Amino acid sequence: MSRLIVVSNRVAPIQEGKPSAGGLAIGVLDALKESGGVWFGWSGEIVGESGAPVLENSGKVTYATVGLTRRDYDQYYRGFSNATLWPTFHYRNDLSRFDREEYAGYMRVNASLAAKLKTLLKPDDIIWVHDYHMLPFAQELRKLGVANPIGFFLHIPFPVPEIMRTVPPHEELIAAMCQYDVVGFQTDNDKQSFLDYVVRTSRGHYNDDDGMLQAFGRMLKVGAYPIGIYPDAIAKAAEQFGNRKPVKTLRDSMRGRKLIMSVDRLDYSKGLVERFQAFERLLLNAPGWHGRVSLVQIAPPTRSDVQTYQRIRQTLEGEAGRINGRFAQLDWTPIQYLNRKYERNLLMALFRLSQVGYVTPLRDGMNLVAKEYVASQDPADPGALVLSQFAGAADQLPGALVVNPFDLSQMSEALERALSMPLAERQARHADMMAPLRENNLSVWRDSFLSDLRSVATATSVTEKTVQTVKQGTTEAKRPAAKA
Ligand code: GDG
Repeated sequence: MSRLIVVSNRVAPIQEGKPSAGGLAIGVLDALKESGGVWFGWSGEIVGESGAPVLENSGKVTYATVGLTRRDYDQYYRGFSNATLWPTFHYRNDLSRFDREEYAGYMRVNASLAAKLKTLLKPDDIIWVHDYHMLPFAQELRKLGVANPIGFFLHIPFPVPEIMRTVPPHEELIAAMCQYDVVGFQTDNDKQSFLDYVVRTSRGHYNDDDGMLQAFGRMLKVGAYPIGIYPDAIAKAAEQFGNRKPVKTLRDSMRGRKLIMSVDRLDYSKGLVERFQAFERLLLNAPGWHGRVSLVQIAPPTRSDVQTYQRIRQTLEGEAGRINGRFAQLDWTPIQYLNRKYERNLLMALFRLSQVGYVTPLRDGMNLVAKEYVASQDPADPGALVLSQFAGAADQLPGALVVNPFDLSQMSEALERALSMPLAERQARHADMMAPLRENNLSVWRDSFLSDLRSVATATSVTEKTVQTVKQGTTEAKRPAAKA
């Protein structure tokens, strides 16, 4: 089997066997261990000068990391990736800014990372690139003559064409994405938005039967590969960690009160302000719940050097304080807002302790928390899930109470319904959700993407021709269709 090369902005800070390692990292790592390969990306360090990749071997896997200079970090990561692409792809073009220098930095870093990766590549490697930081990565590899099959998976939403067009170099970015051999999205909606752009704006041609897109002189496979979790491993962890001290402390402090649980990175896309306000509305409209329910929101800060993230943090602190000030009693705080990171398995145990999972992003590629919440439940007495219709996960969790996160009244009604849901209904809804979670687990996501990428690898006669044409700067290359 050919080696797998995984490329992502950050190389998962994985210490093998460590229980806090994220599910996604474990899933990707399993594939690397099986076929042998390299995980390449930024080390997370800011350096004076970015040098050759630092290699660290662990069995059949090599971790290859590089540092970024302050200028690269500011322009590529903090700038174009997180102040332009992230907000725009989450439909917040009102929060997005465009700066030519930052865009140039984004392209420069992609080119420089591609050149560094090239030194590690073998001719039959297959390359799997992750996320919005790396949209032009394949194009940069192609310019260097790399003919290997390269796949790309976008973890976040892909916006409709009208929103995409607000990013000034939109066409360049889409043309660059078409240099991959497989482009994967979380949902059919995201895939459709991408196709709408390419087919309408750039006169691409898409064949629904085999998922092949012809555009910008290229043939590529475009698909939806919804990311999953390992539900049974999560269920086990949630049960086992139920006796840990922080879980016991929370259980004791609840004294029979119901618990609504939310966990998100502190990000404006996650809908935290609206979520707090809908909870406030529940307390206003249903005073019977005063003293009988608490909302625990865990929100570890991320990207705190990006201005929009500083603002959302301030707003949220203000809202939590205002709502608590308005309703709290001497022995009851309605919202417990915790701005810190917890151990992963502990989170699963906290999910299991709660009666309601409250997951209401304004826009989210998938949202693994929603899936983890369901998997963590005790099937004999499961909690109910209130879930935003704008999370990719809503397509796959038929037993959730699906809400529009912009409709505070609807959210507060759903909370009340979830808090009062009879046991039989909770059990039936939970079973309805566990079945698809098991069927479409993390291995299925990874294997279906990699199987499409490997089938491109078997149709190799194509690649050299394409590289030639990209090098010559034409858009005329025609590739025979890879098998779907
Ligand atoms: C992106 C896309 C897509 C959260 N707090 C803590 C903690 N977490 C874990 C959760 C979950 C993960 O982080 C967050 O994943 P999400 O999917 O919810 O959201 P993003 O971080 O925005 O991820 C998203 C995902 O990529 C995968 O493709 O689903 O749409 O935006 O696993 O449990 N983990 C620990 N401590 C915390 O305090 N250990």
